[in-house]
Amino acid sequence: HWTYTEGALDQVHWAQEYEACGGQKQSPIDIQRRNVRHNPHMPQLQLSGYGPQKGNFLMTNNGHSVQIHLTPSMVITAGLPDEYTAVQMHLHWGGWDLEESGAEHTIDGIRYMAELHLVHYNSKKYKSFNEARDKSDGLAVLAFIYEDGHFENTYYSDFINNLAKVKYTGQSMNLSSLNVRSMLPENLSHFFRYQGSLTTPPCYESVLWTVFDTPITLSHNQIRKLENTLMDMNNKTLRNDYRMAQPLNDRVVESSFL
Ligand code: 5L3
Ligand code: ZN
Repeated sequence: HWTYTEGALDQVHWAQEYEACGGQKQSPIDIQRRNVRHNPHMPQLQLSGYGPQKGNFLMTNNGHSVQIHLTPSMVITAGLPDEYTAVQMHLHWGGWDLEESGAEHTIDGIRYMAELHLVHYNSKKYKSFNEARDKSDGLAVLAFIYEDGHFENTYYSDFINNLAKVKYTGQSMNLSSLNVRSMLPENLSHFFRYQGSLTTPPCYESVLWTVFDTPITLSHNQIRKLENTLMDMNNKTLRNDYRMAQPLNDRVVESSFL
């Protein structure tokens, strides 16, 4: 099964097993501010159903990340070519013995501490994530970067304090409430947009990426818990689960702001 080679060395071996991983529109990328094209007409995203929710939100250690299953009531209702329904959210982070940071998208070469992905499928055109996941207009992922702040982000306390309950690959637990909107930055108006892929095998080139410029802050301790709690399928600390930046090739990154 695929792994992140220790230290996220470039995963060239993925392409030997998963053809799409060697494609021309791969993710993540390094976003170079001087080369993005400002699109003054870029519509703002409208998120519906991301506020406080009661219910059972399955949190799982899938061996590559920790993911939380999201409900079909969470929909991006405007700002993208079609309507997209949430499927899951997960994170990518770094680790201690290497360069500590572990975000996937870098900005002007800067790798932030970690990165959140909210995975959606095009529910206007497809009936399910599985049907959509290998279609060029199938998926939309909202990506947020984390930086090390001085205060505990209380909106993350429940999530981070429960990581120990899914320490081992395959373990799951239910979060009884979730307020995704509170886990995101207030300001969602400054973002980058480009066409790319899943950042892990099978690397399908099916993702319309929205990478927000405004970081989310977590406390140092919260980041340390994220980096040191989970175990991967080889019972080693699950960390550095980020892919290196991929060639932009002939793609242009757009921005919603100057
Ligand atoms: C795969 O995810 C994980 C939503 C979904 O079906 C499946 C699987 O359920 C989940 O446990 C296993 O690695 O991911 S996936 O291949 O569909 N998945 C989607 C989200 C790859 C990782 C991630 O892509 S990303 O570009 O957002 N990082
Ligand atoms: Zn991801």
